[in-house]
Amino acid sequence: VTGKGVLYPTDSESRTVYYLDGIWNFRPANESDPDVGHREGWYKQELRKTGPTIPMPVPASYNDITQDKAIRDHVGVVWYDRTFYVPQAWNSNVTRIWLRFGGVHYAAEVFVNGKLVTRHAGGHIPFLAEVTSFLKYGQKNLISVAVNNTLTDITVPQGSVGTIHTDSGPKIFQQYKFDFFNYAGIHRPVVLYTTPSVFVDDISVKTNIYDDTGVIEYSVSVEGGSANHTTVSVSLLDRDGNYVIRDVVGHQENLKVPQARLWWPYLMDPEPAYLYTLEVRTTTDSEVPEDVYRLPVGIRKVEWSNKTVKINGKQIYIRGFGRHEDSAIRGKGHDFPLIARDYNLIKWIGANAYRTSHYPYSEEIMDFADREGIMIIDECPAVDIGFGFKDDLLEAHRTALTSLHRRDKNRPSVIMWSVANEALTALPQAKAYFHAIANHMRILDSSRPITMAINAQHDTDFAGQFMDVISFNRYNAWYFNSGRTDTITQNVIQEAQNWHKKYNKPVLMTEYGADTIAGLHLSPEYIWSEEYQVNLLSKHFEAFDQLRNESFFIGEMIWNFADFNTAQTFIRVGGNKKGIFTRDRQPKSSAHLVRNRYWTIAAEL
Ligand code: GCB
Repeated sequence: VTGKGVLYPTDSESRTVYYLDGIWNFRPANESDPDVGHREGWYKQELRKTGPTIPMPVPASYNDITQDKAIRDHVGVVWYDRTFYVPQAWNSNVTRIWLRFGGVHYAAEVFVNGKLVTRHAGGHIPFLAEVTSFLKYGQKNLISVAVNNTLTDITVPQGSVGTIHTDSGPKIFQQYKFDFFNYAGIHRPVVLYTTPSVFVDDISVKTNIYDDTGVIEYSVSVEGGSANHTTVSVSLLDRDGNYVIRDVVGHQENLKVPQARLWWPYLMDPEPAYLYTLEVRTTTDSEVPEDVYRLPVGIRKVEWSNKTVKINGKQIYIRGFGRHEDSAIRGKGHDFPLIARDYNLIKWIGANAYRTSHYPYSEEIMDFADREGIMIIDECPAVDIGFGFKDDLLEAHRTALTSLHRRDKNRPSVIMWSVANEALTALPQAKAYFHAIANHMRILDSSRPITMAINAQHDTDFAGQFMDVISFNRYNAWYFNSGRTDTITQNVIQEAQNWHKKYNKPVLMTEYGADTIAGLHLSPEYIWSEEYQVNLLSKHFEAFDQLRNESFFIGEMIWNFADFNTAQTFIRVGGNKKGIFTRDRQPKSSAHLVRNRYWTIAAEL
C-alpha cells in the first residue's frame, strides 16, 4: 500500500513511533565513480565491510562534521547505514510498518535488508514507504541510504556540474548561483512507525469564520481497506483537552464551532495561536484495530484584496525577516535547541512573521510557528530559477509545489505561498512559465494568497502579474550605491509605489540589508560595520513609515535573521553576514534597533 499523505508521525494509542536517529556509518563514493556503491552492492551488507567508514550523526549535514575538505565539498553520492531491531510483536497481519524521512538533501535511495524500498528527489520534503514486508521481526535489520547532492538544470533548485583542472588532474565540482551553502545529508529525523493495516492516510482541513462561529471543513482519506467497510469518526478538543464536538461520522464534513477561539498571530491577541485538536478515528467491521490520529487545528481566515491581507478580518502588517536553516557544525541538520532559541529570539524582537527562504523548513520548525502564532510565507525551493525555462524544470517545480502543499496545507501559520525567489523574471519566457506555476498553485489552494520574491525591476518583470502579493528584494546602499545610505528612503518609497502602480496589488519588501561583521565598529558608519547596518536599516524604516500611510504596503522583512554559510566566493567573508544575529544567535547592535521598532509597531496596532 502506498498512501498519498505525509502526516507527521506522531504516536497514539494505535501508533508507535521509533526513531532511527543517532550515529550512522558513512562512506562517500568516489566523485569520479559515483556508481561504485551500487555496482559493488554496498547496501547488501554492512557498509563497514565494504571499506572504511566514519561515524556520522543523523540528522545533520555531513559537510562540517570532519576536518576533511573532500567531505565538506564532496559532489555526488555518499552512503549511510545502520542496523536496528524490530520487535516480534510488530509482526502481525493487522499492522503496517512505515519508514519516514523528514528530509534528505538532495536525492535519496533507501534500502532495507539489501532491497530498494524507495527513491526520492527534493531535499526539503518528507517521504515514506511501507516496509512491513522488508523487515525481519525479532531480528537485526540493516538500513542503507545513498544520498546524492548533485544539482542540475532540472533540479529545484538548479545547479550545474563543471570540471576544474587541478594539480592532480581534472576534478568535478558543483556550481550554483544561489547564496547559501549546498549542505547535504540526512537532515531531518528518520522514523519507523506503525499503523493498523487500515489507517488514516491523510487529513485536509480548511477553516472559516461566520460571526463568532468557526467552521472546520475536513476531509479524511483512509487506505488499506475498502471504503464501505470503514467508518471515520471525528471529534474536536479544545486547548485544555475538553471535547467540544464528539464523534461526527463521515469522511468529509463541516464542523461548526460556536464561540470559536481563533488562531491569531503573535502580539495581535493576548492569547495568540489558539490550537484545537482534531481527533480522527477509523474503525472497520473486521478484526483490524481502530486507528487514531490527532491533528492540531487553528481556526482562522485569510483574505486579500488589491491592497491588503487580512487575518480574521483584521489587516496585518508583516514585521519579520528571511531566514535559513543553518548553524555551525550541523549545517542544515535538525536541532531542537537551535529551533527553540530561534523562536525565543523571534518573540524577543517582536517579529510576527518570516519567510522560509529559500526552501521548506523542517516540520519541527513549522510546528513552533503554529504554536507561537508566527505567520509564515512558505517558500518552495525554486531559488534563482530560470536558467533555461525547460518543460522538465516546470514539471519539477510543479512537483515541489505539490509536495510542499501536501505537507503544509493544514498549518494555520502558513498565510501565503511563495512560489520562487529571485527567478529570472525579466526574461520573456518567464511569463508563460510563471503563469503555469501560479495556476498550479491556485488549483492546489485557493485559500491563501500567492507571492514570489522578485528582484527584477518593476519595468522589466514579467511574473508579478500572476501573483496576489508583490514581494520585492532590493539592496539599496549595499550592492549599488554602497555607502550611500542617503539614497535609501526615497528609492524604497518610489519602488514600492511603482510596483503597486504597475500591478495594483499589495506590496511587501521581502529583502534588504547589509553584511555586518559583529564587533566591527566604524564611525561615522562605514560598510561592513555594526554602525552601518544600524544606519541602513533606520533609513529603510523611514521609508516604511511613510509607506504605511499608503494603504497598499503590507510589510517589511530584513535579510537576514542570522548569519549563514555560503559557497566560497570573494564577496563573502566566512559566509553571508547580513544577520541581525550572529550565526550562533547573539544580537548585533541592529537587533536592538529592530526590537525597538517591532515592539513599537505591535503596540500601535
Ligand atoms: C538575495 C537573495 C539571498 C541572498 C541575498 C544577499 O537577493 O535572495 O539569497 O543571500 O540577496 O545577501 O545577497
